[in-house]
Amino acid sequence: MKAGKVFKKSHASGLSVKAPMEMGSSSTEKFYRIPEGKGPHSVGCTDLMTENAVEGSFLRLYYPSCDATDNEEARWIPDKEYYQGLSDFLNMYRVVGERLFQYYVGSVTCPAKSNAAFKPGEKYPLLVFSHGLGAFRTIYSAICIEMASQGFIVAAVEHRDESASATYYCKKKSISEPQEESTSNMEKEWIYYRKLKTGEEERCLRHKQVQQRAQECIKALNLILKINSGEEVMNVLNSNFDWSSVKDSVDTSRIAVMGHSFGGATVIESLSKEIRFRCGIALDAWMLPIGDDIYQNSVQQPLLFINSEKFQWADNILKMKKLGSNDTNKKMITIKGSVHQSFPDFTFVSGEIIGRFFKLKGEIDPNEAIDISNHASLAFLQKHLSLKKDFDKWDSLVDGIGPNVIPGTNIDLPSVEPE
Ligand code: VQ7
Repeated sequence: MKAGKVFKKSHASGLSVKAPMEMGSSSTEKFYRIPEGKGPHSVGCTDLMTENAVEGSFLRLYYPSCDATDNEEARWIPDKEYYQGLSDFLNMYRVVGERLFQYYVGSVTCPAKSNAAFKPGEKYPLLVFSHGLGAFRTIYSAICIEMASQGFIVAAVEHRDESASATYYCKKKSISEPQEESTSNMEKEWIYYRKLKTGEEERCLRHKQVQQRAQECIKALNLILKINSGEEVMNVLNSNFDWSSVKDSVDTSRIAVMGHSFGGATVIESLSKEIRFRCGIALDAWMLPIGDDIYQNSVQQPLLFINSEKFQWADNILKMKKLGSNDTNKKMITIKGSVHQSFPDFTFVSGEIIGRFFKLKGEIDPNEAIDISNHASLAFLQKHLSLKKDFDKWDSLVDGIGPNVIPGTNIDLPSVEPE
């Protein structure tokens, strides 16, 4: 935010447009903001990319940070290429989409201080987060920031399986390209969302992608553990974050995985491949990418499904149940009045009209929906990671008890005929 000014958000258009106005007269200032973490810790965030190749890792780390800091809030969508990718994904012309996104959300920040000092002195549990189809690492910040404010280190992975709207890796410029001495010898190689080819079977593509996604989650886990053990990692992105301050701060026996939609499928695939993930949380999981092998008892860890009211259908729910309906560690709840997009941040930065029209908001207040999801998640994590916190005050939500939540699903399921 520019010095001496605050930005007022206009309600007229729906998305959160920020018009410059004088300091102190903004009555709507907080209205269209991504909510701040409500836990006891301040939150910082930083980006980490390893290797100059697609095989490396790319993630945004959210973490408990030292309180007093001059650091600015992090940019929510940090490059214009993400607007182009979102435009492709949403079937908009790039020139139009880029301008609209730039105008409406170009100056949005998320309530985490960019590169703020890491708060030492505790061992924090680790949560790896996987985004949905057409999304990317920065747009689930309301969830990731809440978890970090409650004492988690959160590694939000950006997937390079061509399911993100856009992502990139940094590659060395070829020698043939003319270079000024002062400029970097690196360039961003952008990877955009790949649409299905005509005649291509979706299940086949998504199954291949979910396997890559799980490997990327495991790679991110290994990377954070490497940093925790004091090994130096080479961040190809420029930042002044002191990675050595994270040494010995990860509680290596308390690791979980969480994700939305395609990210929910990634949670299931990751649990089946990596036992160090002690439990998982799948937000409105999309089960199409999951292969048949997974249903043969390959997910042993506790798993919480948090569903929206409006997205699910019988076949998808039956697949979730097939993972262990007799297993008391597999839980399912549904948030009343919520929609598929109640989990990513766009639900907070859009106004009523656009939000409802594009199904970014349901009938429930977005803050209430995300609170239910976060509180149920925290209670579940406390139970299955054996945390010594007070998140058990939200235990009833995990059983689907409370305002705006129901146990199981709102979807009518076909009754199974007894044999
Ligand atoms: O993993 C998924 N899946 C599989 N993630 C999704 C949606 C999704 N689908 C489920 C199967 S389906 O019904 O066949 C197709 C949809 O959403 C993640 C996601 C994508 C975005 F493009 C997002 C986002 F926040 C999350 O950004 C959006 C931005 C806008 C905006 F124009 F307002 F800015 C809108 Cl209208 C929608 C999404």
